Amino acid sequence: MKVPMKKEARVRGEPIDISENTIEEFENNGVIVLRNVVEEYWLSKLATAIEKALVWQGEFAELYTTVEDPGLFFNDFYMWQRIPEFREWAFYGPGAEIAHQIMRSRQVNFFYDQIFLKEPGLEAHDSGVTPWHQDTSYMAVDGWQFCSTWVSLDALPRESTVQYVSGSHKWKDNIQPFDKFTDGTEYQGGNFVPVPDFEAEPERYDILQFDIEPGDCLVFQGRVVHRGAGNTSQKCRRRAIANRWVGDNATYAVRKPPAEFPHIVPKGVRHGAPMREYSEDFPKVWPRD
Ligand SMILES: O=C(O)CCC(=O)C(=O)O
Repeated sequence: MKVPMKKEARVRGEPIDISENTIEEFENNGVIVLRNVVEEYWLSKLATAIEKALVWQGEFAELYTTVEDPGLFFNDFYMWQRIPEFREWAFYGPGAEIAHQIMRSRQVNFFYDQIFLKEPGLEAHDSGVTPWHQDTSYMAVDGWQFCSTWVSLDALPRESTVQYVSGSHKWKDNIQPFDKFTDGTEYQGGNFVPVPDFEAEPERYDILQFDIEPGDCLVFQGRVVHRGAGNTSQKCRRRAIANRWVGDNATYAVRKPPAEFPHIVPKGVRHGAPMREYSEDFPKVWPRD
């Protein structure tokens, strides 16, 4: 897909320059935090975009809380396809350049975007937590060059952000996916192992988590095991947006049982085909020519 250039849309901010040490840290741990790489222009665009997403929800949007629960946990996907601010963020924000450098990938294609909105009050409620998982168990992507960027519009203490099992992106096993809305039978027959009990053996695992300020960006590899904390605040929102990026060696994985993402499978997909072959569905965003 050729990215349509709107007149007002342009690349914002300084060029990104990620150091070799930071790239190596990402390669070793499966996650890094980049400080102050998202400028105010984008934060205010995304604040509007989140409000629009709540009104114009997508066909796959999910509410993890009921009307009786405290707080609210809302997830939505593919917002770039219907909300201009998300499209502009995906195509012209810093994410593509970050993904290009951190994955050491010549080209970057945009896979999809996702909202994790956790309103205050969820703290004492399990429904505010995104359980331990590995993105690749849900996603039709194989290959090392697959990562996500995750930004929050709100300042968050580490207890409210994402926790990562350092180095788990190098594990050979595929972690059993979880779906709150089903009994899990749709994943039967998949080549999965149960989620380890990280809390039971804390000395075995190095769990990384970071305080986050608006402007910071988490970047994590598609196989790293992670979970999203609930919102520990009774007052502040937790408005987070994740974008998924694929690079040169990422290939389309036709999984059995089928992967959840993408919900709409590109026409004529072949297992093992480079993701960049499907740029109608997963637009090329880097280089920006
Ligand atoms: O923010 C969260 O709760 C979880 C984020 C996450 O799991 C992801 O972006 O893959």
